[in-house]
Amino acid sequence: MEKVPFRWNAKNLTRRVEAWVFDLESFPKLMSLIRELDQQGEDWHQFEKLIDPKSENVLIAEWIRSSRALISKIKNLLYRDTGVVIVKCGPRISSNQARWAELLIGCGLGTNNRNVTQIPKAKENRPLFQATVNKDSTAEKTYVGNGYKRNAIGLHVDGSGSNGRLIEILVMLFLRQARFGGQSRVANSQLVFDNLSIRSKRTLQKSFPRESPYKPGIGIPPTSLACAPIYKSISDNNGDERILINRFSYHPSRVRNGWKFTHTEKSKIVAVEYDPDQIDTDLSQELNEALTELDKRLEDNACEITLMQNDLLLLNNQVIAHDRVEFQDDARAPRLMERLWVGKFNKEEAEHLIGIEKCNNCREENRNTRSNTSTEGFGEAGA
Ligand SMILES: O=C(O)CCC(=O)C(=O)O
Ligand SMILES: [Fe+2]
Repeated sequence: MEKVPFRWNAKNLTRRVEAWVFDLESFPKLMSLIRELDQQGEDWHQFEKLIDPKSENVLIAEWIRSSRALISKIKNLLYRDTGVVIVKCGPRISSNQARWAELLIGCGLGTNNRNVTQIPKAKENRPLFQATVNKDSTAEKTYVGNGYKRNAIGLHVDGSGSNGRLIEILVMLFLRQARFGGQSRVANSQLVFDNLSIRSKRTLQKSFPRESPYKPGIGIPPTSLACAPIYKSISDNNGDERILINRFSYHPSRVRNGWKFTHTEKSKIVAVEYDPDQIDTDLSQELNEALTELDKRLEDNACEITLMQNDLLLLNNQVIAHDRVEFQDDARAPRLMERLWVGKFNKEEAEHLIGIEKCNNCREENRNTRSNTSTEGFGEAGA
């Protein structure tokens, strides 16, 4: 039997909130464990050590045994149904207790695949990382993210510009909301795909170079950019059931910048910051039309979600795009979100599944279609 999940639109997702929005109180075991860990003075920064089977922590071992039903309910929603789950931890628990909830649910879902060594300034091995507009609130500036660099992002999935990392599930914990704005948005990339023109479908299934999230801007050889399709159809076996999805890997400015860094004369490169009203269109016509249609359909499909303090938003990062609206902060208490990336694949598996290719293909294509554009000055041109 073949099943095609994730067919919601914003309206019917909202009508079914009772199926995918939970209160922490409905998970009493998790609640009491969080309290106990906190009372015992355990440090959530040490989480990776605590979940190691060699760790003596009986509470965590017991959690891993007893959380199966809860975790399989969440997994079922994320992989087979909505792709979106909210767990509301409520304002009565502390930030650290909410972090425990995020980490405990996260470890049931898979492995924390944040490789801190890829962030040049990361010094400590911290299991959660922050994204905030305040430069100094990120653990002495060691943890950075899009959310801190840009006010407008655009509907995207995380990790789309990384080579060799597949983020299956994204968990975001909202510890402090902005003074104004900052609501989250989610959009179902599968429904969007179904409604795209045949031309755009074809274009978006080709390979695209992406700006590196770790070395944004010019200065890295285009051949080392991650290069992968925006939509890649896959079928996932689950017992008798086959799940068909078009795996989605997209970030509006990373894809546009990747294309520019690979295809434009070096002297003309200006990185694209996402601005929904003024997005740069200096791309090939085919690509420009497909990306414009994609952005528009994602926007039309977006569902805005108002999250409260200590809410956890869990997303299937392979199919559900997310974004947040612009916000204004209170400088004394800036917006604070801490996120967790979950995925079980190693580098080689991830590259295969995402469809990472050598960027030379894009360069060849460019040479054939835009022969008047010089590609000299990229170091590895033609390699
Ligand atoms: O700030 C947020 O709520 C989301 C930020 C985000 O999606 C990102 O930085 O990738
Ligand atoms: Fe994101």
